[in-house]
Amino acid sequence: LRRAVRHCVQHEPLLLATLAGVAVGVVLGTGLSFANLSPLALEVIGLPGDLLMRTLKMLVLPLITASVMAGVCALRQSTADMGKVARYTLLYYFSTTMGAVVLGIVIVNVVRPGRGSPFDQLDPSSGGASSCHAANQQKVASHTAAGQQHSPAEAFLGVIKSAFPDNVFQAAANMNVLGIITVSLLMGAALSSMGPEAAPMVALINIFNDAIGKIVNWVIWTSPVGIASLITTSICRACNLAATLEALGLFILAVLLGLLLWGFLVLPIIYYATTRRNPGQVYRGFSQAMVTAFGTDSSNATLPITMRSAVALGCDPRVVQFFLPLGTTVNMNGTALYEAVTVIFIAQAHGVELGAAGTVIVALTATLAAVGAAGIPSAGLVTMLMVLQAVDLEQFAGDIAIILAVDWFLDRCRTVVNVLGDSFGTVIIDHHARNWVPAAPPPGKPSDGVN
Ligand code: DAS
Repeated sequence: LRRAVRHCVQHEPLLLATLAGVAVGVVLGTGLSFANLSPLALEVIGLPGDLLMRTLKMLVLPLITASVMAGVCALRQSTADMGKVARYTLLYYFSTTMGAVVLGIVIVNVVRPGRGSPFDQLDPSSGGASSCHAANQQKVASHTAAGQQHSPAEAFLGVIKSAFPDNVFQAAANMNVLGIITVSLLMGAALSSMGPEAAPMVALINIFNDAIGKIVNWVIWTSPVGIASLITTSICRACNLAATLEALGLFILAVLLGLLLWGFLVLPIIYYATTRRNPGQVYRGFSQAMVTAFGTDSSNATLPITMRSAVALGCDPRVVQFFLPLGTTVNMNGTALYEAVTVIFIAQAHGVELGAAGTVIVALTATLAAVGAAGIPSAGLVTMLMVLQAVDLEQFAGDIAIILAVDWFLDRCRTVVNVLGDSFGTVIIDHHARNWVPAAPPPGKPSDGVN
């Protein structure tokens, strides 16, 4: 441990500072949670964290737009086998997301956290919980109402349609990342097909991309303070933690077990099986991104750092620019596992046996819900409504309000696994793309994109 700390102090001061930020957030949050702070006091404490999230989110759209266009141009100009990169990319996304769902289903059926009807102890209508849960009930009720028309088929169609926005500016304003990626892919392909006349525009895009990278470098040095602030306010805002942890303890255990197995056993096995390389390099190379994912509980907000880590690890910037923005949006292993576990947990808690058919429907709709979830805090909890509807459990949507009380922690854990899934995927695709994509131009050329 002493050697690791010395290494961090010498080579990874930012990682050490960010980990310290997490620790300060947990201690401060736990201490202040007994102080019943006023909403204004919480706003003030949460301000550094709010500003960090806003700044990172502000960078996401320009970064995705410039990176995807630059990545497509660079790959196409190097006569890369784009089709092969795209096919392997989609195969990785779908197989790992489905794999995570299957692991989650196995674990929740082995652990059976739903026995003993845990929700009765905390149901606000039974008076067994603070007004905090009732406030969460309101939040879920609004999502439920909004989600009424979303059957799985409609949700799938919704994801497809969101990928083809009819108004680019509206897509940007609504943070429709999938739509922005589509527009950027098309623009990048068009520019790269125009040959030398488009060179000035491509050069401009690369310069813009580098400028975004510079801003990311500045912003991440503020992340330790921002992450401490985010974690402090999340703990302070959590509902009567003790009672909730007691009632949902087995559920939390099942989720954490699934995320740990997927993120730290299955993914490294997939990585070694496909590259014959030491997975430890990936954990070390993406450690800053993993801690930022835990601190911000947002894959989107972490994307600038995930991309920076991938290039620093030696991945071809052209593959990083193509793979990571898309992966962050559609490849969410942690979310998919979480949605499957939670829906089956809710069924167990109410004595509903889903059977084989119901379990298959959960597997398919949890995968779809994860693809449709945005890389923002608690997105996976919202899209879960669709999975509940798919297996006729929407009458228990109110249970999500109780789960919301611990979602500030579980969301951070699944976001780390989402980022890990994207990180391993980037290095795997990059490893194989070296056979399909001729060597990148020498360093210092404008196309090194994210620095
Ligand atoms: N917080 C989401 C993310 O950023 C994951 C989720 O809500 O499930 O990946």
